[in-house]
Amino acid sequence: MSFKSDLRWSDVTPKSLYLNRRQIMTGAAALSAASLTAPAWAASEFSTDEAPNTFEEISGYNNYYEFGTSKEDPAANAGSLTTKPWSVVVDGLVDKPGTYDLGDLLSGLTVEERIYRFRCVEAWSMIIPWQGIQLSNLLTKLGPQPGAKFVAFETLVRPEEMIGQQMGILEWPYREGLRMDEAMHPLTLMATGLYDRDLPNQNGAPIRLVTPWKYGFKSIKSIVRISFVADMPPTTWNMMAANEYGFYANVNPEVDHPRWSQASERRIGAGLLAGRQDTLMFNGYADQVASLYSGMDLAANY
Ligand SMILES: Nc1nc2c(c(=O)[nH]1)N[C@H]1C(S)=C(S)[C@@H](COP(=O)(O)O)O[C@H]1N2
Ligand SMILES: [Mo]
Repeated sequence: MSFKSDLRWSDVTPKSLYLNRRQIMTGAAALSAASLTAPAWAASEFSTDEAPNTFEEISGYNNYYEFGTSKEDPAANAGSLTTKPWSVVVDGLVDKPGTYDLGDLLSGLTVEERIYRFRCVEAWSMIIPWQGIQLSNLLTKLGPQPGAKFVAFETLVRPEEMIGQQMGILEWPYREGLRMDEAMHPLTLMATGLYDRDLPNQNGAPIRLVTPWKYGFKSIKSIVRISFVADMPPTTWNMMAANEYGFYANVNPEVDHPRWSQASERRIGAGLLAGRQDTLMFNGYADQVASLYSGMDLAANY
């Protein structure tokens, strides 16, 4: 796994956007480096230096069952989703509960740019340049109470705009959750954009979770509720098939899915000649996250 501190967003940003950003940055930098509210210019130590997938790949090959079950369905069907206005309910064991307009929820928080590896439980992977808010900053702003041991998330339920919800594919709303230390880990992102654009609807606009060391199904899309809870919350794929999808869902090449191996993966866009590549422990983020699970049996807590 290689992280690079000198990788610049310009390396992955389409040139027109890059030039535009650079003009903005020149102006802002002239004022004061400390006054920047725009996304951090250089990607941080959190970013991988692997070549990102194209915008077309990232927004054209999706899992978002609210819009259908095939990989092409979300791109074809998610255009119908209204993402403005957008409100998020914050409830449970938290100091500042309420129903927040998305802009108010995120106001004052820094937007970061991070290039993350993304590994689906179906054994395909991508490299995605996200923009987003570090979840820890949002949770801290909301004020978790000591009894809050987990954070639970829910996706929008709006069958008139989400054609997959007119069918009983899953039990809606889609639900996910993290243990508090996972939620507070600096790698955990609430993504609001990719490639310097707003998130495409099919990728979970206007706000979705990204936990790069976990299988993709943890990265819940189009979030409308954040609950601070004492107990491990129910999660969609675990409710569906508990023996196949655990709560933790940490990428682990040594623990196979009951129906297929997790030892290798197919990089979307790599072409047939490239072949499969080895899957890395914690998806390559072991140095950062392995300590969260010390003493835990990762075969039992899959
Ligand atoms: N609400 C919701 N979130 C979801 C899903 C879904 O079906 N509904 N699919 C998950 C799965 S299985 C994956 S692999 C990722 C895919 O994210 P992407 O389409 O942005 O690559 O979204 C996750 N988040
Ligand atoms: Mo997935």
